[in-house]
Amino acid sequence: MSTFPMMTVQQHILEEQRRLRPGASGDFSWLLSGITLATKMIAAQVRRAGLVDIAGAADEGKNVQGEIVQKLDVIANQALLQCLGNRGNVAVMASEENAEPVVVSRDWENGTYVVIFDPLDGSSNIDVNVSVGTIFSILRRSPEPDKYRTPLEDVLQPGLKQVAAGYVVYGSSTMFVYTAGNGVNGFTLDPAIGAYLISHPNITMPAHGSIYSVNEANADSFPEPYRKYLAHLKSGKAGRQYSSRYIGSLVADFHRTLLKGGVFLYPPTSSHPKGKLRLMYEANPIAFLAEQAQGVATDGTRRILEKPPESLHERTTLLVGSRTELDLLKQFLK
Ligand code: AHM
Ligand code: MG
Repeated sequence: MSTFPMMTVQQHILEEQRRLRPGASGDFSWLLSGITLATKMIAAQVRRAGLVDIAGAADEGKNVQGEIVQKLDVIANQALLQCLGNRGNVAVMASEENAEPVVVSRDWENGTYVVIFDPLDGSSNIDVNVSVGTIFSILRRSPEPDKYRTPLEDVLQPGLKQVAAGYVVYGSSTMFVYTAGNGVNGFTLDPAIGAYLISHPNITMPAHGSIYSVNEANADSFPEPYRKYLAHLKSGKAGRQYSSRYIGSLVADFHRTLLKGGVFLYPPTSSHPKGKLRLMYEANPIAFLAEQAQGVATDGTRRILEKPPESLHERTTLLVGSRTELDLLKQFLK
């Protein structure tokens, strides 16, 4: 019989709190359980994604029963807004799907948390049955009432202020990976009982890997140092033979990088001169996880987590992965 303890994500969060913050109110674990609930609802819809066509989209946006067929990213967004909006301690939410931050009016005065998310990252992969994900970032509002008091000010805090971050990857299994600033832990959804069970405790990113992950179709428009770096990795001069893997879902590409090591890059391109990925709900949570797992995340000039955000949907270059690959990249970018 396995000696591996059977622990749900809820138990894990509560035990961590008991161990690290004995006086904690339990508010934070209540908030996180809103996220796990929403992601189970999303997982159930993602699993059925291919069946939408069997139900048949008769009219534009409607299935054969005349029901409105909603896009999965809209469904995912609603699930998160609903599950987090009734926790009582979330004052503001911000999502890739909403132009402006969403205020929870009932909890605006007393809510202590801000949650930012990309409800369904990589959603263009849904049509071809490839992994997608949900990414989230949790911030605390300033206790000073005059600071961070417009919803946007509440949201626009640098990544270093995150109190927790994580993602769910809807892959061949559904996994929840999170950090609350004390390492990274991974849980796998057991569909038979509807619970996330710990499967990857204390994840550490290998100090080096043998995979690079980048959309190489854009390589001609990468700044020269990136092209030279990639050529160097391919030449074998970096001391190992590299392979390339690119899924096109950040969550899935990062998940592999987290477990196997190596490097994921989304450099500036001619169509996205600042990089394509979003600072607040893609790069920041990924960077927090990477650093908590002993990896590195930078935009080429500074730590992602130190970037002062200017707008909710701003983009950034994202270079994330193992120390060895990122140290080498730094040499090329000098
Ligand atoms: P999305 O949030 O609209 O799905 O876009 C973000 C996705 C990331 O998941 C992925 O890393 C990237 O876009 C892929 O971009 P590209 O197709 O340019 O390689
Ligand atoms: Mg996205």
